[in-house]
Amino acid sequence: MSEFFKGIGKIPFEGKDSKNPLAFKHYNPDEIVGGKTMREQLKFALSWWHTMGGDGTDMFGCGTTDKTWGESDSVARAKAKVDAAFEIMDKLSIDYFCFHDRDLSPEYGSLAETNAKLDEITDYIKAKQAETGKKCLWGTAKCFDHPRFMHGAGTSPSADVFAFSAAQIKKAVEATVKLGGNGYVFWGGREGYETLLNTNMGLEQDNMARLMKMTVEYARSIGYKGDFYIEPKPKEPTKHQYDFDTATVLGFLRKYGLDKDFKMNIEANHATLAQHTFQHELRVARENGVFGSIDANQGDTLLGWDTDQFPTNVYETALCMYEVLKAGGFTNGGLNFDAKARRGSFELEDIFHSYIAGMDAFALGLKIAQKMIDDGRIDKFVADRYASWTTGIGKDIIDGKADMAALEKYALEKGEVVDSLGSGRQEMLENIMNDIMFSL
Ligand code: XLS
Ligand code: CA
Ligand code: CA
Repeated sequence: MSEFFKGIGKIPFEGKDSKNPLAFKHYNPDEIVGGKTMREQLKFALSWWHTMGGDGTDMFGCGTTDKTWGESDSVARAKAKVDAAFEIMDKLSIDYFCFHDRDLSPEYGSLAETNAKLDEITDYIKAKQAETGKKCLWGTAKCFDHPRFMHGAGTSPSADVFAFSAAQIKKAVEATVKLGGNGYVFWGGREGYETLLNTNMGLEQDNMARLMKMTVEYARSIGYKGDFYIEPKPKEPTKHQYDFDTATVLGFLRKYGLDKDFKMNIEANHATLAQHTFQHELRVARENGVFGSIDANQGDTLLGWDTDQFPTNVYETALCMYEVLKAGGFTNGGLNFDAKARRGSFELEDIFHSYIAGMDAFALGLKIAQKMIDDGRIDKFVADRYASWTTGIGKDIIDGKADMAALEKYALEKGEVVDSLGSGRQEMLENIMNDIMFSL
């Protein structure tokens, strides 16, 4: 088997004083942070679609990077992709990968042939996993690419398309189970609408829930023990995606009784498209017990679309890892780099620079998040701010001992309460955050 990235060896950890661009400055897989190794805390994953398939094509032009992996035949190319992916994971010390069914193996003439060819590739991957110990973080079905999905998959007005989608998802679940994945993602590619003038929203959402329920039942019946995730995104490709944000998805899951099986796969760029911070989406998931996994990337604040850039903003990675640590760390989830090098970063070496940048940014984020917790000033400020709920009338309210009449009596006796309010001290806290970040 040939080496695809000649001249690039295993990326070493060289520490913060290193100037070697092909070395980690902060990601030291075996270093303990917060009681676990960085490798365990961060659980990095390679995204098969961007890294192995994305060639830089955009609306204005063709690809700039050759991602054919030296093969023109489809099956040979799919296998070469596997070899190249395992070489990347090995050289970057990445333990996991994530995939869409069609990233592994494309569509052929019929669903039967497509499935048979997918089996051949998953056999090939399984053998490589046995040799290397690399793991599948999650799988998903690409039910948004082919023209048959132009009006949606689970939310298509066509029952035939719904049936086709179910068949495709069944196979993608089987592939995920076969590769040992503990996550299965629903990202609603075209599950939304362009105009309500042609849309039966109620039926579409009921049908999506039907498809998800069937998937859970089937997956459990073949022994799948992992989590199901929904990945919220507010828009793109459709004008309105049903899985707008975490709060919207929570309402959907609870309405249809799916909240026991589904958690969130939160993507940074999708959070900002929904006009939320990344931390907000993570906090909503954590507070509601549905934090699952993360698609690690970042958007561009000046652009209104899903740029899927590699994450380098350490302020954001720190606040992200703070939420992850507060959630007790990852269980089945991890940090999947759903990110691509810019179109102009077209050399294969840029794959390595991109991942090193993202992994170092998250390693720094993890260290800072642990420092925020150890430092304790921010957590203490928040605890003190809510201290009135731990005694007196606050405790009575929480204990269910105060009714409206009792609160009225209390307020009448107390009089004006504005004097009891403390400052929110936002600027002081932001400065504490900077102090923690830059006194590392
Ligand atoms: C697209 C999504 C997609 C999902 C998997 O914006 O991020 O890549 O993560 O289908
Ligand atoms: Ca994603
Ligand atoms: Ca995205």
